[in-house]
Amino acid sequence: MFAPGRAALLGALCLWAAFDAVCPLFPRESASREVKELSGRWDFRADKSPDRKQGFERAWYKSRLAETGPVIDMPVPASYNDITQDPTLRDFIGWVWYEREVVVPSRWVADEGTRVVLRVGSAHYYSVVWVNGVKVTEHKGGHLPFEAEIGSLIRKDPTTPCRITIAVNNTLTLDTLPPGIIQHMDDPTKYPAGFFVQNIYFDFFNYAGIHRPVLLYTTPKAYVDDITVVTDFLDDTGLVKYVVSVQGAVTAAVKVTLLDKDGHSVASSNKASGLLKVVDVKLWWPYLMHENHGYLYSLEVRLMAADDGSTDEDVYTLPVGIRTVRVTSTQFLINNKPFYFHGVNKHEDSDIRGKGLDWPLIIKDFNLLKWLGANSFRTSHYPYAEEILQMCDRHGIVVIDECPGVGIKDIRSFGNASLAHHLVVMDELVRRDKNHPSVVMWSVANEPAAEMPPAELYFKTLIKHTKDLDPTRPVTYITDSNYARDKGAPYVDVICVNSYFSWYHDPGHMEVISIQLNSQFENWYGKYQKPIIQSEYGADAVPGLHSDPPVMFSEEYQKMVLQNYHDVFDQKRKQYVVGELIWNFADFMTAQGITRVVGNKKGIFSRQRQPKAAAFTLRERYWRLANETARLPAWTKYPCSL
Ligand code: GCB
Repeated sequence: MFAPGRAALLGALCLWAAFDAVCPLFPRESASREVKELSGRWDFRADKSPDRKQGFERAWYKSRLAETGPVIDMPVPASYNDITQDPTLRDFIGWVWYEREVVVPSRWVADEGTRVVLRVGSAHYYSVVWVNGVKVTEHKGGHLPFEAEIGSLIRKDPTTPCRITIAVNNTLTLDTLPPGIIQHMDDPTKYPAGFFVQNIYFDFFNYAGIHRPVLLYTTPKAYVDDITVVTDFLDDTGLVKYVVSVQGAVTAAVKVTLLDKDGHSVASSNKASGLLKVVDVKLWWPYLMHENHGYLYSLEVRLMAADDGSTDEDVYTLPVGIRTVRVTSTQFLINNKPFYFHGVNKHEDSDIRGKGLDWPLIIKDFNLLKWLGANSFRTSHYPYAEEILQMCDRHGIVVIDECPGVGIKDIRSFGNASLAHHLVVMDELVRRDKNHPSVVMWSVANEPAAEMPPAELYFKTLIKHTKDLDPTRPVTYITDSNYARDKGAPYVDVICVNSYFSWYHDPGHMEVISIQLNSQFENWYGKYQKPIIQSEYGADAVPGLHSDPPVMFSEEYQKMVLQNYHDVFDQKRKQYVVGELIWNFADFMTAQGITRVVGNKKGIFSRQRQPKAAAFTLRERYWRLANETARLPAWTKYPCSL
């Protein structure tokens, strides 16, 4: 699977031992932990040999990458595709190699009691990692972190620098998530020798590389490995149920303290698991639902472990928002109050860096979300960076957290290997994101071929597994299929429907929207009696293209499509429609094709984050909805200068 050269490398990879590469806690500095970011310039080499196997055959990880052949500069984090002028790198499929030498603080090396962990925030899609030529981990899947303890390796020879080599392969196959197929074209009258393409079934550019920060962090030998919190409240008392998991010590004393925003202790315990009670609780509320939105407490976990005469102390502080989520047959409730999603779908996507994490972009996007009056987004179509979810927690932006199950269209992608991988991805996702108050629902897939016969068992298993992992949040998948043929809907808690009336269906005819959207809602609700979110709707608009009367691709057409949808939402939200998420927040890059003019243009902002006419329409609407449904102080009422 991993090399386009007919799966030659797969056998080799499967023989390698499985590593425990899951890392639940986001690395944070504390009195006992240090973090060293490795963002910046790395050496880079794409393996352009015909079957992409040269790097493994010649063991590029054994020496400095520059000694194996020509290397170029590559930023981390970033997709590599748009960084150079080389067209073959933009569309490259196969293994690329990254390398960086790091000077490790000598006290980390000297102190045998310090765990040194190498962590990759995400790399697309399959990664193998070596330190000083020794393999330390491998990971299947983009969008999620993985890590390895490397202390013993760097202690082997403290005089050599720590050389980190990461090989990343973006090849997608029938059992990756998202799935894809490599197609070889062997007709010499039509294609050059060795020609192949990566077929994909999703509508965004298959950006690749190391997308999120790589870092080293330390913990003591005995350390806090994981924390799980589940919150509730009774009248004015907040309830924080917690479990701390410890590694590296047979016996350890744990002290947990919950601190408010001012650093005052509001509850504490000396047990590794238990229930904290918070008097006069300040609940975590979504943005625009309450004047004090996004309130976070801090759960400080202190671990003391005595072993062989030495004492380890580890400290980890987790932000905690106290809130509840519940679904009835007609409502989505946060803190027992009806919540209406007025938000967006996003992508991790921007000029030059592709899907690479970029703080200026993240903060710009949050400013735009707040300007727009959006209270929520869906992480279409894969898990976003933890840094983004932390911003959601802080700002009260509610999240539907989606796994990379996008484009499951081929019946072979419903097989056992695919399901097994999908279950592992859900394990990793839930373990990573379970403590974010902003995350209120899991989405296990986007627009799978849910009418196919194997879909029922597949989704029944997947959704049950997800609920077993996290019984506190509803689970959904996003559908575009016909309500009568959909096989997974009986198992979801909320129906999420994508539709593009007057665009993909009856293009140019906005007069169909109200009838067809009404039927859509009535049919789904009539069959399942579950709350419904319009999880996508929209129209492409080329920024600056105007037409009156409106025609497709003009800003006016986009705006009017939205208005037609809104009329129906306004009737149905009084009944069982609990949300509307525009497709899309911003224009984004896609594969080249005859239906996309340099990307998908359904953004209400351009890719450079400038508003189209529809952004102002949506802004008026979202602020109106917020003012209708929430108890806002005067200064937050629209129009305002947030
Ligand atoms: C959809 C997909 C999304 C596409 C969008 C479109 O239904 O979920 O990934 O980008 O339609 O614009 O076609």
